[in-house]
Amino acid sequence: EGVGPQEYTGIKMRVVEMPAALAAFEGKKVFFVAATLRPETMYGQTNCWMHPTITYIVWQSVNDEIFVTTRRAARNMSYQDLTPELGKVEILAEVEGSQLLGVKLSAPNAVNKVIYTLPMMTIKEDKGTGVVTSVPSDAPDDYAALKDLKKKQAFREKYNISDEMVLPFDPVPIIRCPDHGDVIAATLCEDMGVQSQNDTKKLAEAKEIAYRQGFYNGTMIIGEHAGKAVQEAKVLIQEEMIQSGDAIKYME
Ligand code: A2H
Repeated sequence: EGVGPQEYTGIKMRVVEMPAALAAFEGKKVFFVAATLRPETMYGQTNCWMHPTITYIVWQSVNDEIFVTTRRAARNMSYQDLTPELGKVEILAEVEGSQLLGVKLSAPNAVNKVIYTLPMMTIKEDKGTGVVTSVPSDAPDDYAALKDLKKKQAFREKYNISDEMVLPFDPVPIIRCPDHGDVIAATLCEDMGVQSQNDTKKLAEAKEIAYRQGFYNGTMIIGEHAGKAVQEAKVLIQEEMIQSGDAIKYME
């Protein structure tokens, strides 16, 4: 960071059932837009992370679509051809993350037909869109946070998350790594004894290995690009998702 612009893929996750906080948008195309560095992993999405105390905005994007992101991301996107008027964000609503939990979404490329928004306490407000897609097979942070929710019923209850939004979702094997099997993040977290999403030091180590091994040595084992190297598949899948309208490019 601080080394120049970062390019993310913004994954458009469509709201399937409007929660109370978004009732005004019934019948509209509303998307939670997650910023990721790993668009080739979207097959393995099990949920979408939101921070309970971050304020999100609901804003008018192009093509009659409505996006949900942080204000900061919307402002940046308004200079990237994602608003009707350059540099102008039309805010339709302002909603706290806690009101956007347990929302049913349809996520592009995901093996799971529907997924839910769940709370993650380590989301940073000043990075990406404040919306994070969860791929516990390949991202140690996601694995640890999902495991926390599965283990702690009180944590689920606190945020009105019902069991069926969490318990049925397990890491999906999507990428094969020579020395770490088909769900590298899950394997690393278990082997290293990561205790929770706040186990910062071990998670940083696991992340470093998962990223290096998955990205540079991994092979896709799912989807149209099964058999290809991850590095090669990444660009192809990003391009396909943008072409099909399932994703956008986002720089910051
Ligand atoms: B990645 P960088 Cl499978 N707060 O997407 C915390 N984390 C955030 C975030 C925020 N505001 N916005 C994005 N992220 C996460 C997939 C993935 C990611 C995989 C493996 C590794 C990985 C699924 N989650 O990231 O600091 C998002 O998680 C490893 C770093 O800009 C995003 O990509 O480098 C990544 O962090 C961006 O982190």
